[in-house]
Amino acid sequence: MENIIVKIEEGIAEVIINRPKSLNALNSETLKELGIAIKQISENRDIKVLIITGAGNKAFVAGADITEMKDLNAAQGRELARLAQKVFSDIENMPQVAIAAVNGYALGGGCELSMACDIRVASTKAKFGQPEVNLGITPGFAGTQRLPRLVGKGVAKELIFTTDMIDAKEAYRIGLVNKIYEPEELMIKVKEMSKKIMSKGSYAVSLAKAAVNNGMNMDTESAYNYEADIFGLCFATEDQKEGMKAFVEKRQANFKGC
Ligand code: DAK
Repeated sequence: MENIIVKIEEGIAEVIINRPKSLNALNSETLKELGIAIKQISENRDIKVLIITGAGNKAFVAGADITEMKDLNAAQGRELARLAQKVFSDIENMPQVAIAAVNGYALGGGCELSMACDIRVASTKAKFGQPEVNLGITPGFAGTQRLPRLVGKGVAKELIFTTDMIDAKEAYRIGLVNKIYEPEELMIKVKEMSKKIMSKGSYAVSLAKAAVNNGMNMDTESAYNYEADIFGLCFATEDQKEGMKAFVEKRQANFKGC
């Protein structure tokens, strides 16, 4: 891989977008590499959490690579969109929990990449924005869909129409990010959160992720039914037996993720 770095340690996969000279802008090669890494991580049952971050101290991802994008024709634009949409939805739907550690600019496709993750943790230096209309395009990596679902329609439209860049505090206030830390603390805290999540029944965490993601796209009645089915499914797992037995026996549960 030339544009990303993948580290796997103690059940945590860390993917670092590594094009710091272009502020980690996503070109098609980077998206392809990211797609391959996500597929491999998804299939590795020993990995429970994925952390995505950017190389250097300035950017998470400053968007799609404008130098590559500027000369695309309609067919190539469509191909790029398909590629990115697949990678981003693979992140959203992977069985593991995905956390974006947003260490700097998260603009356009970068903000959209962070929103494909389950949780966003930002450094105090992070900046978020959807500047696409400055370039004469609309957000195309699902920003028009994921942003309003996270922050509400009105705020999402304001951010997209004005292209205003917001800092981490404002992103926290509107519900775009879950936590904010000083830059030197960011990865420490993200790893702490990862370990906390990993100490739970990982199969149940995975099912809960599916319940939230899929349920949000259903009508309420169907979503309740779906939740009940998922809940029922938990009773077919060893983790449910162990979790409840451990509670009754007043000890820590020893989950196996099955
Ligand atoms: N692409 C390519 N290069 C970029 C880049 C980007 N998005 N962002 C920054 N760079 C490069 C700069 O050109 C510069 O390169 P050199 O001049 O050193 O060679 C280097 O990174 C450092 O950037 P600056 O010199 O500009 O650094 P500053 O601190 O002055 O400014 C900045 C930082 C983040 C405010 C500024 O770089 C900036 O405004 N960057 C562009 C942000 C942006 O507009 N991003 C693109 C959003 S549009 C699609 C679907 C979706 C999309 C595309 C296609 N399809 C459906 C096909 C997504 C689109 C977007 O993401």
